[in-house]
Amino acid sequence: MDIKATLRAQHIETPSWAYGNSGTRFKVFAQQGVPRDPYEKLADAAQVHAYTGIAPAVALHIPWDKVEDYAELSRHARDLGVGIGAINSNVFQDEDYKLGSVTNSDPAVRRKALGHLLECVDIMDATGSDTLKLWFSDGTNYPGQDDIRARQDRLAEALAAVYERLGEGQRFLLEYKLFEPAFYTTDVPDWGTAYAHCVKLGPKAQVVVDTGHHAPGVNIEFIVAFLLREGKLGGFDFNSRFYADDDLMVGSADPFQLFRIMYEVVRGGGLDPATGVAFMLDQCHNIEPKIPGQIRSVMNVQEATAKALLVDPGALAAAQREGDVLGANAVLMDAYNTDVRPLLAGLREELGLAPDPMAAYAKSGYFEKIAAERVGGQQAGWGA
Ligand code: RM4
Ligand code: MN
Repeated sequence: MDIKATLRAQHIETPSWAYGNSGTRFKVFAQQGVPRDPYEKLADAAQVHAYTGIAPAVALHIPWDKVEDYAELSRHARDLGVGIGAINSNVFQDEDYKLGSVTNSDPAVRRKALGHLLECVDIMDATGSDTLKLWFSDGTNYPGQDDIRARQDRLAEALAAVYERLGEGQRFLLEYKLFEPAFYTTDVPDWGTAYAHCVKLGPKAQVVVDTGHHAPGVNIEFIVAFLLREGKLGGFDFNSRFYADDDLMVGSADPFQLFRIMYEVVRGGGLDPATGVAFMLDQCHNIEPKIPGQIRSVMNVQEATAKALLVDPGALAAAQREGDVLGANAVLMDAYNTDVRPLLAGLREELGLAPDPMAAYAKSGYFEKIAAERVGGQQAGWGA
């Protein structure tokens, strides 16, 4: 395998919301130079691509990125050298969704939620995006609060309606999350639930693995291996967690886990663009600067990918065949312990980029420019 060619072909999608202000439920900390609208978010995302060379797509979140003319937004992205990635729906920030969106017992609320999801497919048509990402905050807080089975029926009905609306070459990714904001039941709590709904619908429905959405200790790489084997791994929402859905920078809390995940991606052929596995970031930079936070994150995924590509498949297979437990483990650890930074610096130079994206961005003066220019107006934020 040509490792460098594979690394050059890998694309990591950054989320528009990473460039806006964010925080916890206690406090959103404003930063200087933060975008006021989706156009400025795309400009910041284009910087991440300019310095890494592998982040050419930007995910949108609706309604956070609502604009009058989506075709124009898409053109603006193209002019900046990036494109529109996944469209993320949002049925979790409206008064009506207090007791759920598509699973709500009130048919009027369900209709409203479905209307939003279908509008997101319209936005895919207008922007040329091929992926809809569905995350539902739906669930209950108290035993008996609602009928768990009926909520699955309502979920299935909404998913079928969205599936039906998808055009040629479009798909949806169903995201699961074990808890939060609901604490007793969650309607899509795990990969098995998401998988079962997707299998029932067909090939245009796949599962997205948000690395922060699991209980501590869950073996995420097993889930990845399984879904990829079944053709149901639609992609990742990458981030890191120490405790829950922390949304910290991918590869910061546990780079070894990220390596193990990327090894299963490599093993399952998921780096082949034809498999459609989308490598997306779903992060917020609450206390660190945002554009450098995204650059660092893209580099972390790339480093883990490079290490995974260095695993010697022949040596590993031989050790596994012979039942050589320690030998097999050593093959993996040798790859993980390799310093791939010189390899990646060389790769960037071949692409005409600076070998150190963090230093090159810091030197560029872009931050000073946006800090001076972006005064007044309403800074973008996710509204906590
Ligand atoms: C959710 C989920 C979604 C993301 C929102 C912002 O927890 O991870 O993917 O769109 O957060
Ligand atoms: Mn996510």
